[in-house]
Amino acid sequence: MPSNVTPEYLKAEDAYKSAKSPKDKLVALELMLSTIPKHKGTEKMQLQIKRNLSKLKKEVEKEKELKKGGSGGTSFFVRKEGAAQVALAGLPNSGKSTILNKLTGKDVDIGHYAFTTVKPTPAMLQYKGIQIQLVDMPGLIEGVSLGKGMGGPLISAIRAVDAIVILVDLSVDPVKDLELILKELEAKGLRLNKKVPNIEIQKIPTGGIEIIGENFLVECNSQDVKKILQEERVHNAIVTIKEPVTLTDIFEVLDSSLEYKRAIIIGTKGDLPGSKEGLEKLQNHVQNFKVFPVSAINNVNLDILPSEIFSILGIIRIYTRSPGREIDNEAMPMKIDSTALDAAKKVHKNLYKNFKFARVWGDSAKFDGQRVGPEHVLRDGDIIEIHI
Ligand SMILES: Nc1nc2c(ncn2[C@@H]2O[C@H](COP(=O)(O)OP(=O)(O)OP(=O)(O)O)[C@@H](O)[C@H]2O)c(=O)[nH]1
Ligand SMILES: [Mg+2]
Repeated sequence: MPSNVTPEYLKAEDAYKSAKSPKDKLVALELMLSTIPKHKGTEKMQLQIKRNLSKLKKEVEKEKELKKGGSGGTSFFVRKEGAAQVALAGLPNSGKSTILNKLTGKDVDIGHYAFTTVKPTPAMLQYKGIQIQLVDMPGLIEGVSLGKGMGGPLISAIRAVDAIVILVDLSVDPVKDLELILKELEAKGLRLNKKVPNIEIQKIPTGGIEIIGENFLVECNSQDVKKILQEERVHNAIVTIKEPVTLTDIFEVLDSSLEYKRAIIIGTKGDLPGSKEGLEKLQNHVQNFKVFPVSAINNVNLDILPSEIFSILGIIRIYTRSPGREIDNEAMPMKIDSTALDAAKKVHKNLYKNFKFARVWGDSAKFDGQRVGPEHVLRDGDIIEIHI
């Protein structure tokens, strides 16, 4: 054990050792994680705490499910509609419902007090021929990942969406609020605007663990990696590492409960005193997020939000037309990098089975009506005519 841990840490560790219930253990471990000095010398200890935490959380959750008897309890499930489902998440009173109403024309309750919204409320945002389902979430509070406030159901609802819009009130302390939101979501396995570490773990029947690209390991060696894998009951595997990775990255790749999602931040109430300073502080603080300051009551900057929300969805809009007919008005949402054949498949299985070629107009075409094969990659806004 490194000698430079703090008395707070040691106290938390004692509490962990003497804790009886999983919940008390969880609280003590959280405290250990927050009080352990963050430097290279403690990286392995930090990792071990995180691993214990994640195991314990699963245990606690299972216990809760069992107590519920598999039924009853609150469910915040919202059926997906449209091209994608996007959560509006933030602290109580941050202006989520006001933004929902402004963007969709819906009329949900707005109040100057916390918890006006008590269950996820969906509404459709129309954007250039497609529909995006926005879900106004109840306010998120400190401790939600441990079951406080709307707890589990709220986090499950947020985990289920395709992308997240975080709202923070610029006039109070947006950096503090943002950090609280990220901490709570991270604790429940959400990773926002982070990419999955580029590590491939291919399980094999025998032969032990082979590591290709060992030179990419940062502050750890292949023995450490093998140990982690074995603890996770992976005894035979080929691990291919293609970029610099830490032990934490390996741990994340092994954790199948993690959800990686794209997100943007809306800074709300830009008309209130203190919001200018708040915005500056926020912009200096964030690295991986785009921040859009708005004032909903003065209708400032709201018009840019639909395209920015669209841009984090990883989808493109494709317009189809039957040969010799008009272009279909309604766009067909497709995953980014979809091909002409993918489009055919989505329209009708007959078009897919008998696909001969397609004609394409738009950004992916070298010229209007270019004749393309099945592998041709489409771009947002393309028009496609499929020939069989
Ligand atoms: N000055 C100002 N006030 C705003 C703005 N947007 C929202 N508000 C006010 O902030 C308060 C909270 O707004 P809501 O939209 O209900 O906030 P919420 O995040 O949905 O709140 P909960 O449902 O309780 O979590 C209300 O009094 C709104 O009128 C804004 O742009 N400027
Ligand atoms: Mg609300």
